[in-house]
Amino acid sequence: MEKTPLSMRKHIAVLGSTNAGKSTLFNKLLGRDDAIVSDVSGTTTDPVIKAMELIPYGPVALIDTAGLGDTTELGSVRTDKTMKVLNRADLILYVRDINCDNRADKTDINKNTPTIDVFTKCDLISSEKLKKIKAENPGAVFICEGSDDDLIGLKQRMISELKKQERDDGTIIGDLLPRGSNLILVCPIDSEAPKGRLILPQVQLIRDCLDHGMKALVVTPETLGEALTELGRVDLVVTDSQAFKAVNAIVPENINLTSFSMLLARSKGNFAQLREGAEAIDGLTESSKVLMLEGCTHNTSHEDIGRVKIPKLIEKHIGARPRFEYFTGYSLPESFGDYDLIIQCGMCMINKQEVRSRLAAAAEQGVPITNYGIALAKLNGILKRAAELLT
Ligand SMILES: Nc1nc2c(ncn2[C@@H]2O[C@H](COP(=O)(O)OP(=O)(O)O)[C@@H](O)[C@H]2O)c(=O)[nH]1
Ligand code: SF4
Ligand SMILES: [Mg+2]
Repeated sequence: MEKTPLSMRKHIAVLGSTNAGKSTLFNKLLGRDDAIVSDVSGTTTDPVIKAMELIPYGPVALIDTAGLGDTTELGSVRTDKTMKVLNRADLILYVRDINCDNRADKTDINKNTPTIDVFTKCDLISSEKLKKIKAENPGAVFICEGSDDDLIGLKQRMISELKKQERDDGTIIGDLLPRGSNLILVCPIDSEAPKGRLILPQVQLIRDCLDHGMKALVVTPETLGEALTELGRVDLVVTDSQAFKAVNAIVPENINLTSFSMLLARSKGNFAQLREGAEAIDGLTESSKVLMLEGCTHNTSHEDIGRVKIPKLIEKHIGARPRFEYFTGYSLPESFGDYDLIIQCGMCMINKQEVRSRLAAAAEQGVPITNYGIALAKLNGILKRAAELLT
């Protein structure tokens, strides 16, 4: 469980005014001393993210934030960082000091994110007053210092909220093909493949096939032809985007073919929007600006796709080289408005909520957005075939 990647964990953000007791609550939930707790306003600067087991729910990521309504010198920087981290939150714990009237402005937070109101420092007010506030806030959770029961109650609320969401979470392949389907997964084992293991999208798809009663035969491009002949019926071939062209030539027309990154794009966000975004490549010129979003830095083969392969193919496709700008991880430019196209990587290290927030922001600002896999398919002239099953 400790090994569950952050991108696959539900993210829970602890939010509220400075000094409301966020870091104290964060530590209590984690059961250790990770965030700085202090009675000096604005002690927490950058959001702190910790992996934890929410028993009996499972692995989650807990985020301690600097707080809203921060009046210190660095206040606006901190609030900005807090707002950014909220894009990733699947659940917000909105913390308030029960003794304070000056509550942070809740209007800024994403109204679509489920929120639990948590009142802290309930040990500091009279029981009559507490009773009155409880009556006024029926959905809220009340925490008194030293009460384990309050914490257990809060954890139960968190679990029931997360479970509600889980029912809406999509699978990668389970809703596309029936149980019993036969898949061939093409995973090139070349110099770019990590030593001794498969990459996350490949592992995720294998697991999803198993969860949905599908059979997956894992091959390299070299053994694909043999596998196609040996397997009587093949319902879908899924390939690494980089081997798309070679695999496309091997897989007969009557068999569906797509890529890992297209399947992941579909399960993580709005596939139609990403597909449409790829068409904007045709309209790029030398003076266009393309924003490249990379989920992480650790994978040099991906760096090669985003920094070398895609720019080269675009240059060849439009006969000019637009300007490419790169952002990595969760960092983003102030606005998307300056760009003519956004191309993001497979986003396997970025959680679903963040991907959704980016797609929504791009749509709102009228900027087309696509991803590496879809862009590669487009640039190799095989987008139509690869997207057929997914649209
Ligand atoms: N009495 C009492 N004090 C609390 C409680 N929760 C937090 N505090 C205190 O409130 C102050 C601010 O807490 P902190 O967690 O740093 O607030 P943050 O700025 O929201 O992270 C600290 O001195 C805490 O010890 C509580 O439930 N009861
Ligand atoms: S660069 Fe993107 S697709 Fe590649 S491993 Fe990182 S998050 Fe995943
Ligand atoms: Mg704090």
